[in-house]
Amino acid sequence: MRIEAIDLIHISIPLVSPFRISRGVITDRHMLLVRVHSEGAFGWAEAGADLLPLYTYETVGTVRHVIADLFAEDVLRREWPEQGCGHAVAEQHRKWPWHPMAKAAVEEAFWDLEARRRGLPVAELYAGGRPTRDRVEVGISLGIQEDFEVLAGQIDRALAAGYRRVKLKIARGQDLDVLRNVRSRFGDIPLMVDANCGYTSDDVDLLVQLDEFDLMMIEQPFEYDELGTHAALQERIDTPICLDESAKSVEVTERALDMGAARIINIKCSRLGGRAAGIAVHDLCEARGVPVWCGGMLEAGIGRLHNIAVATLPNFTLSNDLSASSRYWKRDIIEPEVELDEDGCVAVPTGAGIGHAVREDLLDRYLITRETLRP
Ligand code: OSB
Ligand code: MG
Repeated sequence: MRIEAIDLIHISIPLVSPFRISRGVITDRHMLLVRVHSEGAFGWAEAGADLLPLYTYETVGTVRHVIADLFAEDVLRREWPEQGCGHAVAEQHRKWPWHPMAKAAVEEAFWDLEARRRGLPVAELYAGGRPTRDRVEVGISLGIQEDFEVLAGQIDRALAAGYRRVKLKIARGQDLDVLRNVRSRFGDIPLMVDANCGYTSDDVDLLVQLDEFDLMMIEQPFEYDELGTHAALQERIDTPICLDESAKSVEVTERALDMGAARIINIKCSRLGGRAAGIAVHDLCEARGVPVWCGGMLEAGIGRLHNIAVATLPNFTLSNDLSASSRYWKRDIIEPEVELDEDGCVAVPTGAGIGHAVREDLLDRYLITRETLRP
């Protein structure tokens, strides 16, 4: 199978409300969509990177550059297997050590292409013969708010909508008081926090105090390369630490578990460099009895559907950051949109590929730039 063309489509969609994490705020989510074409079929992907490098170093600009100027040559030159092309492109990408979000986007497009050509849901390809589920449990991730009443309103609405757990973003100075207020107003709700690397080794004593709030987990308190500091905190608290930014490869995840730096892993295939790597981390954690869940990056519909598909694997036993489209967008780019059911779950599509149509008219409305790469 040959890839005849690659579309790179940069869009920007306004969020329904700004999303603040420890490092900055996101108001309009920029993203690069990737579509590969082969023999009348196509596959869609959404790169995880945003306009600014708030989460990791990658941006829409670096992803575009790396795909257009480095990866495209191999993608457009090689003959690809009709079955297992996702794994084949993951193998090809091993020659480049960095840029996981760029790799993940190209790979994801191949998985969707193969699934569509074979008439299978992409979840079935990700599962590789293992049992899957027909819906996945979801939680909501809420950004930092200056005003507690605004946050309380968001939590009220999330609980009423049926979200299975609430994740709060925290930062230095916006942590203990917020949690005290949330616990006193909302009681025993399933609650966790995410610091997005916002603390340093000087803050360990402060973070030990989080133990009293009965949190499901504390996600990524320290910088991504501070595995030792994570292990030192985990040693002092009962609350499990969950790694997000630090879990950048199968190898590093394994080392982190060996060191006692975490008891839960957030799987984001974009951060890990592809679906194959995400599945490998899932399998590693399953073998070691470490639960995982699927993280999110404010994805639009294409990335969200790929994430829902991967979250069907058996060791995704905790609620996932895979909220309904309406939690992020006035109108998502897929048809139908992703909706929450009465049990706080989202359905796994049964159609071929990612299973929902992409609204090309909306891509035009949200468009920043587009280009098509050919051999
Ligand atoms: O750390 O999980 C994160 C959004 C942007 C960047 C990083 C993160 C997030 C989220 C959003 O928490 C989760 C979602 O997509 O609902
Ligand atoms: Mg996180």
